[in-house]
Amino acid sequence: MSETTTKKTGRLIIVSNRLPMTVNMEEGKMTLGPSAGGLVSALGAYLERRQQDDTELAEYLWVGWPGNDIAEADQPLVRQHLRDEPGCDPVFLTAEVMDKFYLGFCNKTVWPLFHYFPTLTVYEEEMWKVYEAVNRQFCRVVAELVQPGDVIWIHDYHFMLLPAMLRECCPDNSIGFFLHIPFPAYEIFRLLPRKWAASLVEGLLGSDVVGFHTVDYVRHFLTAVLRLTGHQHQIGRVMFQGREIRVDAFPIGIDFEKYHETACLPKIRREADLIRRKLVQQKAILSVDRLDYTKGIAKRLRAYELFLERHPEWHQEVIMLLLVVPSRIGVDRYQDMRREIDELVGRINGRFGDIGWAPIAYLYKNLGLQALSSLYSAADVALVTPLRDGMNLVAKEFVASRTQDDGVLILSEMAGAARELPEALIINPNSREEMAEAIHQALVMPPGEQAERIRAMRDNVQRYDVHRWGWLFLHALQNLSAANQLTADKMLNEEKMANLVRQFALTNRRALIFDYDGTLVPLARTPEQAIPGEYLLRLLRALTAEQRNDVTIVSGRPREFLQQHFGDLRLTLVAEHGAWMKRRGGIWRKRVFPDNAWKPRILPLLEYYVERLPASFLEEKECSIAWHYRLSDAESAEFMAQELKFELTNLLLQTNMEVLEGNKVLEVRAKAANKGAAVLATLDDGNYGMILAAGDDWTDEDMFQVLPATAMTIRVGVRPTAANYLLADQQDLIALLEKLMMADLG
Ligand code: ADQ
Repeated sequence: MSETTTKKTGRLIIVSNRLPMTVNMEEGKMTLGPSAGGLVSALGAYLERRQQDDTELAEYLWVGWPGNDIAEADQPLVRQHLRDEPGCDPVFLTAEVMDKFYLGFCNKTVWPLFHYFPTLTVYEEEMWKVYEAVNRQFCRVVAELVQPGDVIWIHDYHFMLLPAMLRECCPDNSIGFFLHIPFPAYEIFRLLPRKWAASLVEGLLGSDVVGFHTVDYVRHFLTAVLRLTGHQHQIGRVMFQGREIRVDAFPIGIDFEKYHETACLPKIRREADLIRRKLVQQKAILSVDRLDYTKGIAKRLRAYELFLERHPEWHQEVIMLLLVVPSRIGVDRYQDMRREIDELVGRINGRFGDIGWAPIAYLYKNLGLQALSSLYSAADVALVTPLRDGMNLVAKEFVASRTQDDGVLILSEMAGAARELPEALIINPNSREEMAEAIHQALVMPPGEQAERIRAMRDNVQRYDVHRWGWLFLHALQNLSAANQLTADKMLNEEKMANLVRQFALTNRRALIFDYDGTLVPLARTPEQAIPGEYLLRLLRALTAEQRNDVTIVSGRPREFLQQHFGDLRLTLVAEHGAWMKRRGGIWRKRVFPDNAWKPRILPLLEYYVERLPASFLEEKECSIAWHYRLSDAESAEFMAQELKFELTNLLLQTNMEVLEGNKVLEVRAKAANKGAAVLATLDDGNYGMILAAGDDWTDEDMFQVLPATAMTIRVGVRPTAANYLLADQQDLIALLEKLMMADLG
């Protein structure tokens, strides 16, 4: 990481495949042109406004590919020019690398698969390797540029490995990721080789915030996280490698003002009138897309053909303005698609047209904003029927351009935008019938209904514009970074640990309180497997041998287990979350006397869940019953656990029992049997100079909460906690115990 300057408010570093401008070098002369595409136009508008608003992070830097293979000799000139002027930092990639990276893994593997075209998906190890290498190359470039306080915002499917790579180089910077395409259902995602799929998911989890267009994509991603890493989420929050990651939907908007104001310009109005006059009495159906098989252009044309077949009364009175923007020119499939569209247009025009009328006017080119705006204004109907689309900005641009409260939008339910624009005529793009019928319905829709629908959609598009999108995302990112910072502050690092050990050495009476599973021993597949090893027993023996220490083990385990393994040590044992206690040198005494009449009522329900979920099992204790599901299929288990928790909570209302959710376990126990009360009871016979308590589970929060503020409370495993320190894992606690033991030895 560069150490040249330390800034108070950082910059926003945008990373995307393409820079907002394309660089052309011809005979040593450089020319710059705008880059096409939804991502660049949306982000560009957002960044422009931020700069004017003079907000925090107003300064930005954009890292991406300059759009062409730039010869090595020209690279310094291009880099200098882009850095000086428009705030861009180019990453140079050769045509050969782009072939395997962009045209390869990005557009032959991820793009088709994520858009539910598994039969078009190519799985080639060589492409995957280049994808990794390019992500690494971008990582190097960003790591060189980044300064403390900078916020990194990575865009789209080209860089799904980058967040984790950057997390390693610049762990203190906020990293956000936004996916502009759908995230597919797990059944589709799992078609990727497991190694790739897991790397992509873990790559994304390097971010602080992972954003998608819709809640469906969020759900799919969270399922992939669970299936591939075993991590469950809590309302979209995933704890992964000691950090909290927020996964959420941030539907992208457009620059509403730009589209609306352009459509209001007198020049555009005149232009739109001119188009309408040219069309004489014909109603215009507009179709605008990048050339891509996901956009469903061929099916749309076939549906239009069916409409013409079924509604001869519209012949001569309707025209489709078919606008296709060239895209991914080097990919064969796209060339085939272009040929297919040419043929379809020819066939339909030949079949239905005559001298004075062709049902389709076809333009294959890129248009400027004003030309596009005139078409959006002049059309009567917009036909937006992708087979899959992350969001689809064309639908929103059309709505924003309707200044006269008229026009009808026909929209595919497979576009992310359909969730936000329910007033459109929503169709399934696989049904020619539905589409043909919708075209007819749109053409005959009364003006009042058109106005009502378009106004509702316009309000939505206006409110949730691209500025709000960007603000919401960055706001979430900054909030989460602050929360992660709080967590980081609680980490018991070397320095804090040294202080703690020093204080320990100076203190006369110390209470040392430890949970058992996950704290003194690692979590095991079954409770029987988690038995204390010889090393732990030696450590405990050494600690208990020191007169100044009073050691307590407080566990959810039955007393027989604790007695068997620790009965001969000079320590206090608390079993079943506090239901039983055995003081140093004393005998087991019952602390809680629950009415166990509940057991026969609850047991059949728990047994029913054991039947339903393979590999789950019950552990019956005197004052509680635990249902363990650590060995079961993660996804079904989490689902059933929620279901069972709901049923149990209802059953236990107004009883003295409660249901607790632990680590892959649900436990029904007496309310009075809680670690907090038990731990306080162990402290009442001593005036302790130091209380140190460690635990890893929700049940341990009860004790963290009741201990005095001066106690050293430690949560093992990074999570939001009432404890005042955090340790990354169980081994770190053992290391701490070693240090405490050594401190006493001298
Ligand atoms: P795209 O697949 O590029 O974007 P889309 O959202 O429709 O799809 O954006 C296309 C953009 O290109 C629009 O701004 C449109 O105006 C413009 N465009 C189309 N045809 C044009 C033409 N002939 N001339 C000029 N401009 C033209 C990806 C995802 C989408 C997601 C966006 C943003 O695939 O699902 O909505 O990113 O996140």
